[in-house]
Amino acid sequence: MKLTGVELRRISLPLVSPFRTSFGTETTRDALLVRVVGTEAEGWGECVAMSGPLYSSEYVDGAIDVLRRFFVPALGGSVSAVGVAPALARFHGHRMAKAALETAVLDAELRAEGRPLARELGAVHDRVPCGVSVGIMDSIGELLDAVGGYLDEGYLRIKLKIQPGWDVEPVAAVRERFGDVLLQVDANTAYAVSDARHLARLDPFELLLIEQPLDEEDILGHAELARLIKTPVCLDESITSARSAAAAISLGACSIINVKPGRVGGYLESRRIHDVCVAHGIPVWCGGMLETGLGRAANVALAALPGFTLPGDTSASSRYYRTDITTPFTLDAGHLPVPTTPGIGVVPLPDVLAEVTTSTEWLPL
Ligand code: OSB
Ligand code: MG
Repeated sequence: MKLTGVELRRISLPLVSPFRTSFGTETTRDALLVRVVGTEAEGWGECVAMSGPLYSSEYVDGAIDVLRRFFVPALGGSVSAVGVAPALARFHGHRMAKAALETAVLDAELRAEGRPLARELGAVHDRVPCGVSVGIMDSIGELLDAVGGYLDEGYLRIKLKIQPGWDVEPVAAVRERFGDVLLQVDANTAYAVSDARHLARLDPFELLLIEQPLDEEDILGHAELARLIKTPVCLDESITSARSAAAAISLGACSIINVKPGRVGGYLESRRIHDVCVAHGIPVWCGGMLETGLGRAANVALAALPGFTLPGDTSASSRYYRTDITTPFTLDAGHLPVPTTPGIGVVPLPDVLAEVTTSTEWLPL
């Protein structure tokens, strides 16, 4: 398709409650939306970079800069979705920025052709089971209230953020109060291999997995830890491509993988990771980055692929935002519906979008 230009739009959306992890506390989602305008259709992509380089090296201002100065000019006026990654391949890193641009082009292309993203990716389900990621709290009581509320809403799996000083105690408390609910933890790199004996104290709680206990580069450390604890090790931050997924699996660094399309450069690479994992018998699940309805729609499509056998961090709009920028995703018996209309299947609501926009920039092609 011929592209006439790309719009970069910054939005600021307050979260319904602060979200605390081992790398910081988010109170608002400052996100970047990418809109590509083509001759036959336009398309949207949400960049999952956060405002600071705390989860990964990427951050919103950096994504805007690299898109404006390098990625959009390199696209040229005519491109297909499968051509975006090759056109940007000589630029290192910045996968979240690449993913946002590729998703927008893919959305425009699929809309023009009347094809839904889920079908394009190979989805086999029309709804997906949903979990919820629960931040670090000031007290166990506060945590139990939050978890109880989410279970009442129907979430099928609970993920607790952990860090040294907030790990065994919250897990034990949730197990004691809520019995055999599907439960997992996410450390966002907060531990070292030398913490193996401490982390083995989580073994009796029969967690589904422990996500990214060690530094993102410490693949061999994860392999060693996986031999020392019973809880299955899942990688998030370390998995940046299908190649890194294959290496981590071969080295025994993980037995489960969290796929986040932004982290790996887009939905096409996410599907390749899915395929690698299915070939190795490694379960995958769809992670989240506090997306708005735009990113959520595409994540839900991905989560409907056959290898996504664990509930994802694909929560309802209300878990994040009082007012989402799309028609809200609502939970139905613990599931979200997979969009069925062309492209990612949703568009921003103009009034809400205008209200949360903090700046826009038009890049002609
Ligand atoms: O590590 O999975 C993570 C949110 C922001 C950055 C990193 C992570 C998360 C979450 C929330 O855990 C997932 C979600 O509900 O979007
Ligand atoms: Mg994680």
